[in-house]
Amino acid sequence: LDSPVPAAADDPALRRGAARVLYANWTGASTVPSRGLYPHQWSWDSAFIAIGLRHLSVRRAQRELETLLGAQWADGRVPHIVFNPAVALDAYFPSPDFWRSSRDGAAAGAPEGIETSGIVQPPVHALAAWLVHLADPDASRSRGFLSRVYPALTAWHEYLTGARDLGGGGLAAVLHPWEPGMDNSPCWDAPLRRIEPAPADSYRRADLAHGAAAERPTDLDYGRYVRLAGDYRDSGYADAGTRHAFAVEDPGVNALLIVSEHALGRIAAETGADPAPHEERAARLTAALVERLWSPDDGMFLCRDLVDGELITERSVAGLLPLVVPGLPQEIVDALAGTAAGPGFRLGEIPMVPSYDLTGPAFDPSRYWRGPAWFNTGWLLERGLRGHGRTGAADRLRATMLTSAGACDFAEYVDPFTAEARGTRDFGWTAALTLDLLA
Ligand code: 9YW
Repeated sequence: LDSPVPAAADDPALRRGAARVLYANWTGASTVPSRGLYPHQWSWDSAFIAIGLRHLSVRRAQRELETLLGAQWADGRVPHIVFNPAVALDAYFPSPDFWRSSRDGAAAGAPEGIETSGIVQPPVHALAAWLVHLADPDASRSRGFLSRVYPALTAWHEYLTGARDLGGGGLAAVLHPWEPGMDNSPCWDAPLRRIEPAPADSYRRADLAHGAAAERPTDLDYGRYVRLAGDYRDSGYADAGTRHAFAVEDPGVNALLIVSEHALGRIAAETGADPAPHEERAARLTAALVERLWSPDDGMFLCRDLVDGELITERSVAGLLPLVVPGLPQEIVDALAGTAAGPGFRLGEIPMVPSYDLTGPAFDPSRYWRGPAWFNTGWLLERGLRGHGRTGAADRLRATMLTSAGACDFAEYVDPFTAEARGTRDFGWTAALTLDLLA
């Protein structure tokens, strides 16, 4: 697996195609994931998009992140969606009149005059800010970019490690399947079985107008998503003092938090602040991640269900994402790389790394986060492999991702065996991360 393979040759047509998607999805202050399916600003999408945009326009990449952080709540949370008021209410569900952030989120410090969702997504933002800075440090310094985003990013991480440490073991918990960004992952099947779905006639899905039903979550999933989001809203988006029917510690979310905490350390040092508290927090999070979520028998990380306290046995790509964490014990890095290359994920054998174990009972090559391969998780694994010196495996993954991205018209996700397009096309982070891999 580690034998060197030639890196994919530069491909000007691929570069132009990816740039075209990012230009087309730019709205003036941020980038939509998809013009049809996702016509607002999404949190972790924007972080990945900024990482690609920095190769086209550093100024735009900075703006992308600053627009998102401009919608941060006073309690530190960065909302998973920032709504564009110019877009029709029925273009996306749940719409601003479902979340009612400026009203029902007031106690949690939701901003006035801007509507957002009330849940969060994985914290890729400090990593993105650091990478945007590195693209042109002089331009970054002349605008004081890092000094302006540092307080917001710090408050964001304090929210996740404070209010969201619901398990009390030092990790951030997610309260909704939308929060880890992998909506219908089989990891949520068991915890979601406890949730009474909202009545089907109480809402109308907008996603099916833009995506094939067989490639999307089911109506039963949606009923449960709506119930959980509505209950959280009705509690005033309170984290403490409420019994959460769904609460999970996810290894992907926490791995990204650790990487971003290391990035915050770099940002602190660059802006004249003390990096030590960030490095210390990254080390504490890494220890907690290993202690609470590592499964030696599986050779990967699992999710922990905080309602019954047990590890969830389903194996999703989120359990491999800690490969991006620097300073993991070497035996864990070796085990993760072995699991990635094994029968469950077949890294290096099939074009793309699936979102869920190929041999798992719930595997479906077409349905969203139940098997298809996504470019953001591929990009993270590529980065993790490279960071741990597994250059051959990283080069091979990079090459197949680039070939796949062009052939699928920058699809949202692809069949992991054939790299055939699934979901929507001209998808923001697919284009952005393609540009980053080409750079
Ligand atoms: C939703 C926008 C988002 C992504 C998520 C993906 C999906 C559905 O689309 O979420 O309505 O938030 O699962 O990762 O950020 O691209």
